[in-house]
Amino acid sequence: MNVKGYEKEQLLGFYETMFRIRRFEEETFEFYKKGMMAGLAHLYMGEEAIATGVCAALREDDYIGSTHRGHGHLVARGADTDRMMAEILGKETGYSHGKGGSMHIMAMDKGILGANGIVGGEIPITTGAAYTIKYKGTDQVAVSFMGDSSTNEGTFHESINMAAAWDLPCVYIIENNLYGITVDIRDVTKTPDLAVRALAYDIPGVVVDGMDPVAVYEAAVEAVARARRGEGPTLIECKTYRWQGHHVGDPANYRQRRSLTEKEDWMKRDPIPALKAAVLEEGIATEEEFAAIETAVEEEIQAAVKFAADSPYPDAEEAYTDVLA
Ligand SMILES: Cc1ncc(C[n+]2csc(CCOP(=O)(O)OP(=O)(O)O)c2C)c(N)n1
Ligand SMILES: [Mg+2]
Repeated sequence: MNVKGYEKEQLLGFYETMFRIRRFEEETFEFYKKGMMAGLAHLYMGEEAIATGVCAALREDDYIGSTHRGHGHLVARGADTDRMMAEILGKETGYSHGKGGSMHIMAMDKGILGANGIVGGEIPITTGAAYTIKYKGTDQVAVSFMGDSSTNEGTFHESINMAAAWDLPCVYIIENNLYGITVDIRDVTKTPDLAVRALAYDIPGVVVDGMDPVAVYEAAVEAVARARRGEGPTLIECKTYRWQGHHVGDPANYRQRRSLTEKEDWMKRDPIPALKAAVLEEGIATEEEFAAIETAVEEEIQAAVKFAADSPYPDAEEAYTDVLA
């Protein structure tokens, strides 16, 4: 991880965001284990560097489209962790008054166009936002996060073809964690790199180490600048790994098929301690500065857990509000 030439504030900001996502999700997992949460959650643990690096390259008025694995995207966009936690527990104080839950978590005030339970569903939505931006003539950018398996969906190809043809200000981020539920992407896709599909649409396709927030940030900055200049979309593939199963209830034994230590090997590349080590090595910040961030985030997350647990459930009548009829 090359942190040379970066300001301390920026690197500590990356660290804080990744640490906040990790702690948020560890507590989400606890909710599940304690039976406090209805349904399941798809955890982002291990993939934090991607949302962190990409969202650091965005402006407040930009848009993002998210997936079923959306907690990290929202936290990286600066969404309120109290309201997110409350949403996950189905509480009235949540972002969608508890109607969205983990999988449909969103924060309109942060330019989030929604998390999607439909694989590949966010890609045309975000592309539509990019079309609106172009139509209105502003210089905003729309970013679509997606999993590796959405790249075999029609929505992926139809959206990128349109964005390329019309030079839409969109950035497509593939979070290639090697699996779509139990399906190994290497069994169902010929090309080792998914970013090569950009060639078919004559747009830049970039492969980046998704365990390195600085590398992701650099790739995102370039793609976002290109989109803002009106030069069209970029496809960025981030190589990563999800530490947990597909969702909190999945033991994920299928991942031992190729190597018994696949998970452990990836976990050794944890981006959080890796960034800290690189920053300390360069003498850019001190252990104390990292400890202060960890303490502050820990307090914030504990407060969010308490806020969510103490919040009321919505009234039964609210089942009929905010619904399209
Ligand atoms: C259109 C559609 N097909 C299938 C599913 C069932 N499904 C839910 S998540 C998922 C896999 C998603 O894998 P990927 O896109 O790689 O994202 P990841 O979970 O790895 O982050 C599938 C097939 C769905 N929700 N929507
Ligand atoms: Mg995947």
